[in-house]
Amino acid sequence: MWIKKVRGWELKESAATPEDVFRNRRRFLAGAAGAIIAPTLLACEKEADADAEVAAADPSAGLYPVPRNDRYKLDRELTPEADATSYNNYYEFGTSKNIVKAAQALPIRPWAVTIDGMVEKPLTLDIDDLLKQMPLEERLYRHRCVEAWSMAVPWSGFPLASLVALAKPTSDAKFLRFESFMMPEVAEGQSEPWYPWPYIEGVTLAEATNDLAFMVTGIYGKPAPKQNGAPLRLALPWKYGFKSAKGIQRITFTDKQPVGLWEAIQGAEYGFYANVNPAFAHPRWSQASERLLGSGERVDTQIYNGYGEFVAGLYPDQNDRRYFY
Ligand SMILES: Nc1nc2c(c(=O)[nH]1)N[C@H]1C(S)=C(S)[C@@H](COP(=O)(O)O)O[C@H]1N2
Ligand SMILES: [Mo]
Repeated sequence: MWIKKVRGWELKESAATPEDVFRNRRRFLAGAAGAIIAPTLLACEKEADADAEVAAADPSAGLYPVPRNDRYKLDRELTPEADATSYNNYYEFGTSKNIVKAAQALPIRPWAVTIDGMVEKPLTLDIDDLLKQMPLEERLYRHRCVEAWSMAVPWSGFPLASLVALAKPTSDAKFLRFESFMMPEVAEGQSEPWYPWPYIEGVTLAEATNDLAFMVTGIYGKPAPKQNGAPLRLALPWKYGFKSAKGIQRITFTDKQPVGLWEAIQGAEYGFYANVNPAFAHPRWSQASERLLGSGERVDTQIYNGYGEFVAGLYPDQNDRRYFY
Protein backbone atom coordinates (compact mmCIF):
# COMPACT_ATOMS: atom_id res chain seq x y z
CA MET A 1 0.00 0.00 0.00
CA TRP A 2 1.29 3.45 -0.81
CA ILE A 3 0.65 6.33 1.49
CA LYS A 4 0.81 9.95 0.57
CA LYS A 5 4.14 11.03 2.00
CA VAL A 6 6.63 8.54 0.67
CA ARG A 7 8.98 7.95 3.56
CA GLY A 8 12.23 6.00 3.60
CA TRP A 9 10.64 2.83 4.90
CA GLU A 10 8.31 2.55 1.92
CA LEU A 11 10.96 2.54 -0.75
CA LYS A 12 12.24 -1.03 -0.43
CA GLU A 13 10.09 -2.49 -3.20
CA SER A 14 7.31 -1.04 -5.29
CA ALA A 15 3.78 -1.98 -4.23
CA ALA A 16 3.18 -2.65 -7.89
CA THR A 17 5.82 -5.35 -8.51
CA PRO A 18 4.47 -7.16 -11.57
CA GLU A 19 3.72 -10.67 -10.33
CA ASP A 20 5.16 -12.34 -13.43
CA VAL A 21 8.61 -10.87 -12.84
CA PHE A 22 8.38 -11.85 -9.24
CA ARG A 23 7.12 -15.38 -9.95
CA ASN A 24 9.89 -16.09 -12.41
CA ARG A 25 12.38 -15.13 -9.76
CA ARG A 26 10.72 -17.54 -7.33
CA ARG A 27 10.70 -20.35 -9.91
CA PHE A 28 14.36 -19.84 -10.52
CA LEU A 29 15.10 -20.02 -6.80
CA ALA A 30 12.90 -23.11 -6.34
CA GLY A 31 14.62 -24.83 -9.24
CA ALA A 32 18.05 -24.14 -7.86
CA ALA A 33 17.14 -25.49 -4.42
CA GLY A 34 15.50 -28.59 -5.93
CA ALA A 35 18.59 -29.45 -7.92
CA ILE A 36 20.67 -29.57 -4.78
CA ILE A 37 18.24 -31.69 -2.73
CA ALA A 38 17.00 -34.05 -5.46
CA PRO A 39 19.83 -36.61 -5.48
CA THR A 40 19.56 -37.21 -1.73
CA LEU A 41 15.81 -38.00 -1.56
CA LEU A 42 13.38 -40.11 -3.57
CA ALA A 43 10.47 -38.05 -4.87
CA CYS A 44 7.83 -40.07 -2.98
CA GLU A 45 9.67 -39.76 0.31
CA LYS A 46 9.80 -36.04 -0.19
CA GLU A 47 6.05 -35.89 -0.80
CA ALA A 48 5.21 -38.04 2.23
CA ASP A 49 7.42 -35.85 4.38
CA ALA A 50 5.69 -32.73 3.08
CA ASP A 51 2.21 -34.17 3.80
CA ALA A 52 3.20 -35.23 7.32
CA GLU A 53 4.64 -31.80 7.92
CA VAL A 54 1.44 -30.07 6.80
CA ALA A 55 -0.74 -32.32 8.97
CA ALA A 56 1.49 -31.82 12.01
CA ALA A 57 1.54 -28.07 11.54
CA ASP A 58 -2.17 -27.82 10.73
CA PRO A 59 -4.52 -30.20 12.53
CA SER A 60 -7.46 -28.84 10.47
CA ALA A 61 -6.05 -30.30 7.23
CA GLY A 62 -8.53 -33.23 7.39
CA LEU A 63 -11.55 -30.89 7.28
CA TYR A 64 -10.93 -29.92 3.66
CA PRO A 65 -12.23 -29.80 1.01
CA VAL A 66 -15.60 -28.48 2.22
CA PRO A 67 -18.85 -28.31 0.16
CA ARG A 68 -19.11 -25.40 -2.26
CA ASN A 69 -21.92 -22.87 -1.88
CA ASP A 70 -22.95 -22.21 -5.49
CA ARG A 71 -24.73 -18.96 -4.76
CA TYR A 72 -21.54 -16.97 -5.32
CA LYS A 73 -20.64 -16.94 -9.02
CA LEU A 74 -17.57 -15.64 -10.76
CA ASP A 75 -17.46 -13.75 -14.06
CA ARG A 76 -13.84 -14.71 -14.70
CA GLU A 77 -11.38 -17.56 -14.39
CA LEU A 78 -10.03 -18.52 -11.00
CA THR A 79 -6.58 -17.08 -10.34
CA PRO A 80 -3.93 -19.81 -10.50
CA GLU A 81 -3.18 -21.03 -6.98
CA ALA A 82 0.53 -20.34 -7.43
CA ASP A 83 -0.19 -16.64 -8.01
CA ALA A 84 -2.76 -16.14 -5.23
CA THR A 85 -0.48 -17.83 -2.71
CA SER A 86 2.77 -16.09 -3.67
CA TYR A 87 1.85 -12.46 -4.41
CA ASN A 88 0.66 -11.10 -1.08
CA ASN A 89 0.11 -8.04 1.02
CA TYR A 90 1.05 -8.76 4.64
CA TYR A 91 2.91 -5.81 6.13
CA GLU A 92 3.68 -7.66 9.35
CA PHE A 93 6.17 -9.60 7.21
CA GLY A 94 7.44 -6.78 5.03
CA THR A 95 6.28 -4.19 2.54
CA SER A 96 6.99 -6.17 -0.64
CA LYS A 97 4.65 -8.72 -2.24
CA ASN A 98 7.23 -11.40 -1.60
CA ILE A 99 6.55 -12.36 2.03
CA VAL A 100 5.87 -16.12 1.73
CA LYS A 101 9.12 -17.15 3.33
CA ALA A 102 8.98 -14.60 6.16
CA ALA A 103 5.36 -15.52 6.96
CA GLN A 104 6.29 -19.16 7.65
CA ALA A 105 7.70 -18.00 11.01
CA LEU A 106 4.19 -17.29 12.31
CA PRO A 107 3.12 -20.00 14.78
CA ILE A 108 -0.52 -20.81 13.91
CA ARG A 109 -1.06 -23.50 16.57
CA PRO A 110 -2.11 -23.16 19.28
CA TRP A 111 -4.20 -20.14 18.19
CA ALA A 112 -6.74 -18.60 20.52
CA VAL A 113 -9.59 -16.46 19.22
CA THR A 114 -11.11 -14.04 21.72
CA ILE A 115 -14.63 -12.68 21.31
CA ASP A 116 -15.30 -9.84 23.72
CA GLY A 117 -16.76 -6.38 24.26
CA MET A 118 -20.53 -5.92 24.02
CA VAL A 119 -21.51 -9.58 24.06
CA GLU A 120 -23.58 -11.65 26.49
CA LYS A 121 -20.53 -13.58 27.61
CA PRO A 122 -16.96 -12.94 26.40
CA LEU A 123 -15.19 -16.12 25.34
CA THR A 124 -11.83 -17.37 24.15
CA LEU A 125 -11.82 -20.39 21.87
CA ASP A 126 -9.14 -22.53 20.35
CA ILE A 127 -9.23 -22.16 16.56
CA ASP A 128 -9.82 -25.90 16.08
CA ASP A 129 -12.80 -25.82 18.50
CA LEU A 130 -14.19 -22.84 16.61
CA LEU A 131 -13.81 -24.69 13.29
CA LYS A 132 -15.77 -27.66 14.69
CA GLN A 133 -18.69 -25.40 15.63
CA MET A 134 -18.92 -23.41 12.42
CA PRO A 135 -20.67 -24.42 9.16
CA LEU A 136 -17.72 -24.69 6.77
CA GLU A 137 -18.30 -24.08 3.06
CA GLU A 138 -16.40 -22.99 -0.03
CA ARG A 139 -17.16 -19.77 -1.91
CA LEU A 140 -15.67 -18.40 -5.13
CA TYR A 141 -15.05 -14.70 -4.53
CA ARG A 142 -13.36 -11.85 -6.34
CA HIS A 143 -10.84 -9.83 -4.31
CA ARG A 144 -9.99 -6.26 -5.33
CA CYS A 145 -6.95 -4.61 -3.76
CA VAL A 146 -7.03 -0.82 -3.43
CA GLU A 147 -3.76 -0.88 -5.44
CA ALA A 148 -5.86 -1.91 -8.51
CA TRP A 149 -4.91 -5.58 -8.83
CA SER A 150 -7.41 -8.35 -8.27
CA MET A 151 -7.80 -12.10 -8.00
CA ALA A 152 -10.61 -14.66 -7.94
CA VAL A 153 -10.15 -17.47 -5.43
CA PRO A 154 -12.00 -20.37 -3.80
CA TRP A 155 -12.05 -19.51 -0.10
CA SER A 156 -13.15 -21.99 2.56
CA GLY A 157 -14.57 -20.81 5.84
CA PHE A 158 -17.83 -19.83 7.49
CA PRO A 159 -20.24 -16.89 7.38
CA LEU A 160 -19.27 -14.08 9.73
CA ALA A 161 -22.98 -14.05 10.70
CA SER A 162 -22.47 -17.50 12.30
CA LEU A 163 -19.76 -16.07 14.52
CA VAL A 164 -21.99 -13.11 15.42
CA ALA A 165 -24.72 -15.60 16.42
CA LEU A 166 -22.23 -17.47 18.60
CA ALA A 167 -21.06 -14.21 20.20
CA LYS A 168 -24.60 -12.98 21.06
CA PRO A 169 -23.94 -9.21 20.93
CA THR A 170 -25.91 -6.99 23.29
CA SER A 171 -28.26 -4.34 21.87
CA ASP A 172 -25.57 -1.63 22.32
CA ALA A 173 -23.14 -3.25 19.86
CA LYS A 174 -22.91 -1.44 16.52
CA PHE A 175 -19.49 -2.44 15.16
CA LEU A 176 -17.03 -5.34 15.11
CA ARG A 177 -13.35 -4.60 15.60
CA PHE A 178 -10.86 -7.19 14.32
CA GLU A 179 -7.42 -7.33 15.87
CA SER A 180 -4.62 -9.32 14.29
CA PHE A 181 -1.69 -10.93 16.08
CA MET A 182 1.13 -8.94 17.68
CA MET A 183 4.36 -10.94 17.58
CA PRO A 184 7.29 -8.67 16.71
CA GLU A 185 9.64 -11.53 17.62
CA VAL A 186 8.52 -13.46 14.51
CA ALA A 187 7.05 -10.70 12.33
CA GLU A 188 9.84 -8.35 11.37
CA GLY A 189 7.52 -5.66 10.06
CA GLN A 190 6.05 -5.21 13.52
CA SER A 191 9.35 -3.77 14.72
CA GLU A 192 8.75 -0.97 12.23
CA PRO A 193 7.74 1.91 14.50
CA TRP A 194 5.94 3.82 11.74
CA TYR A 195 2.96 1.48 11.73
CA PRO A 196 0.49 1.49 14.62
CA TRP A 197 0.52 -2.32 15.15
CA PRO A 198 -1.36 -4.56 15.56
CA TYR A 199 -3.37 -4.58 12.31
CA ILE A 200 -6.92 -3.44 13.08
CA GLU A 201 -9.99 -3.46 10.88
CA GLY A 202 -13.69 -3.02 11.47
CA VAL A 203 -17.18 -3.31 10.02
CA THR A 204 -20.67 -2.34 11.12
CA LEU A 205 -22.85 -5.04 12.66
CA ALA A 206 -25.12 -4.82 9.59
CA GLU A 207 -22.13 -5.47 7.32
CA ALA A 208 -20.97 -8.35 9.52
CA THR A 209 -24.34 -10.08 9.26
CA ASN A 210 -24.62 -9.57 5.50
CA ASP A 211 -24.55 -12.91 3.65
CA LEU A 212 -21.34 -12.00 1.83
CA ALA A 213 -19.19 -11.38 4.93
CA PHE A 214 -17.02 -14.47 5.28
CA MET A 215 -14.40 -15.71 7.74
CA VAL A 216 -11.71 -17.54 5.82
CA THR A 217 -9.84 -20.58 7.11
CA GLY A 218 -8.92 -22.26 3.82
CA ILE A 219 -8.17 -21.64 0.15
CA TYR A 220 -8.10 -23.94 -2.92
CA GLY A 221 -9.64 -26.76 -0.90
CA LYS A 222 -6.92 -26.76 1.76
CA PRO A 223 -6.12 -24.92 4.98
CA ALA A 224 -5.03 -21.38 4.11
CA PRO A 225 -1.27 -20.95 4.01
CA LYS A 226 0.25 -18.49 6.43
CA GLN A 227 0.88 -15.88 3.75
CA ASN A 228 -2.86 -15.74 2.98
CA GLY A 229 -3.80 -15.11 6.61
CA ALA A 230 -3.97 -18.46 8.41
CA PRO A 231 -5.52 -19.54 10.56
CA LEU A 232 -8.31 -16.91 10.40
CA ARG A 233 -8.90 -13.94 8.08
CA LEU A 234 -11.78 -11.99 6.65
CA ALA A 235 -13.13 -11.91 3.10
CA LEU A 236 -15.30 -8.85 2.43
CA PRO A 237 -15.36 -9.03 -1.36
CA TRP A 238 -17.30 -5.80 -1.97
CA LYS A 239 -14.64 -3.77 -0.15
CA TYR A 240 -11.03 -3.00 -0.98
CA GLY A 241 -8.70 -5.78 0.12
CA PHE A 242 -7.18 -3.98 3.11
CA LYS A 243 -10.48 -4.44 4.99
CA SER A 244 -9.97 -8.23 4.91
CA ALA A 245 -7.67 -8.55 7.92
CA LYS A 246 -5.44 -11.62 8.22
CA GLY A 247 -4.11 -13.47 11.28
CA ILE A 248 -7.10 -12.45 13.43
CA GLN A 249 -6.93 -13.18 17.17
CA ARG A 250 -9.57 -10.95 18.69
CA ILE A 251 -13.03 -9.79 17.65
CA THR A 252 -14.52 -7.06 19.82
CA PHE A 253 -18.13 -5.90 19.65
CA THR A 254 -18.31 -2.18 20.32
CA ASP A 255 -20.43 0.96 19.97
CA LYS A 256 -17.42 2.93 18.64
CA GLN A 257 -16.45 2.90 14.98
CA PRO A 258 -13.07 1.10 14.86
CA VAL A 259 -10.10 2.88 13.29
CA GLY A 260 -8.16 0.56 11.02
CA LEU A 261 -4.37 0.56 10.75
CA TRP A 262 -4.44 2.16 7.30
CA GLU A 263 -7.08 4.66 8.32
CA ALA A 264 -4.94 5.64 11.32
CA ILE A 265 -1.97 6.30 9.02
CA GLN A 266 -3.75 7.99 6.11
CA GLY A 267 -7.46 8.44 6.75
CA ALA A 268 -8.08 10.54 3.65
CA GLU A 269 -7.03 7.62 1.43
CA TYR A 270 -8.08 4.52 3.36
CA GLY A 271 -11.42 5.01 5.05
CA PHE A 272 -13.72 2.93 7.20
CA TYR A 273 -16.17 1.79 4.50
CA ALA A 274 -13.75 1.32 1.59
CA ASN A 275 -16.42 -0.09 -0.74
CA VAL A 276 -15.16 -0.66 -4.28
CA ASN A 277 -16.32 1.99 -6.74
CA PRO A 278 -14.70 2.65 -10.13
CA ALA A 279 -16.18 6.18 -10.16
CA PHE A 280 -14.14 7.39 -7.18
CA ALA A 281 -10.42 7.58 -7.87
CA HIS A 282 -7.90 7.04 -5.11
CA PRO A 283 -6.26 10.44 -4.51
CA ARG A 284 -3.21 9.19 -6.45
CA TRP A 285 -4.53 6.69 -9.02
CA SER A 286 -7.67 5.69 -10.90
CA GLN A 287 -9.90 2.88 -9.62
CA ALA A 288 -11.66 2.48 -12.98
CA SER A 289 -9.93 -0.78 -13.91
CA GLU A 290 -7.86 -3.53 -12.35
CA ARG A 291 -5.09 -5.94 -13.31
CA LEU A 292 -5.90 -9.64 -12.92
CA LEU A 293 -3.23 -11.59 -11.04
CA GLY A 294 -2.02 -14.40 -13.22
CA SER A 295 -3.03 -13.32 -16.74
CA GLY A 296 -2.11 -9.68 -16.23
CA GLU A 297 -5.24 -8.74 -18.22
CA ARG A 298 -6.93 -5.40 -17.40
CA VAL A 299 -10.67 -5.42 -16.80
CA ASP A 300 -13.16 -2.74 -15.78
CA THR A 301 -13.81 -2.47 -12.05
CA GLN A 302 -17.45 -2.83 -10.96
CA ILE A 303 -19.26 -0.94 -8.23
CA TYR A 304 -19.18 -2.97 -5.00
CA ASN A 305 -16.78 -5.19 -6.94
CA GLY A 306 -19.83 -6.68 -8.67
CA TYR A 307 -21.66 -7.54 -5.43
CA GLY A 308 -24.26 -4.74 -5.46
CA GLU A 309 -27.19 -7.17 -5.39
CA PHE A 310 -26.04 -8.27 -1.92
CA VAL A 311 -24.81 -5.05 -0.34
CA ALA A 312 -26.08 -1.92 -2.11
CA GLY A 313 -28.93 -1.66 0.44
CA LEU A 314 -26.41 -1.14 3.25
CA TYR A 315 -25.35 2.25 1.90
CA PRO A 316 -27.81 5.11 1.45
CA ASP A 317 -26.05 6.94 -1.39
CA GLN A 318 -23.73 5.55 -4.06
CA ASN A 319 -22.63 9.08 -4.98
CA ASP A 320 -21.35 9.81 -1.49
CA ARG A 321 -17.56 9.42 -1.48
CA ARG A 322 -17.65 8.68 2.26
CA TYR A 323 -18.59 5.08 1.47
CA PHE A 324 -16.02 4.50 -1.26
CA TYR A 325 -12.48 4.98 0.04
N1 LIG B 1 -2.94 -8.49 9.07
C1 LIG B 1 -2.94 -8.03 7.81
N2 LIG B 1 -4.02 -8.25 7.04
C2 LIG B 1 -4.06 -7.80 5.77
C3 LIG B 1 -2.99 -7.05 5.22
C4 LIG B 1 -1.86 -6.82 6.06
O1 LIG B 1 -0.86 -6.16 5.67
N3 LIG B 1 -1.86 -7.32 7.34
N4 LIG B 1 -3.06 -6.57 3.92
C5 LIG B 1 -4.41 -6.43 3.34
C6 LIG B 1 -4.40 -6.17 1.90
S1 LIG B 1 -3.96 -4.60 1.40
C7 LIG B 1 -4.82 -7.09 0.99
S2 LIG B 1 -4.99 -6.71 -0.66
C8 LIG B 1 -5.08 -8.49 1.40
C9 LIG B 1 -4.19 -9.41 0.61
O2 LIG B 1 -4.54 -10.75 0.82
P1 LIG B 1 -3.75 -11.90 0.07
O3 LIG B 1 -2.29 -11.68 0.34
O4 LIG B 1 -4.26 -13.17 0.65
O5 LIG B 1 -4.06 -11.74 -1.38
O6 LIG B 1 -4.85 -8.72 2.79
C10 LIG B 1 -5.28 -7.66 3.63
N5 LIG B 1 -5.15 -8.08 5.01
MO1 LIG C 1 -4.78 -4.44 -0.69
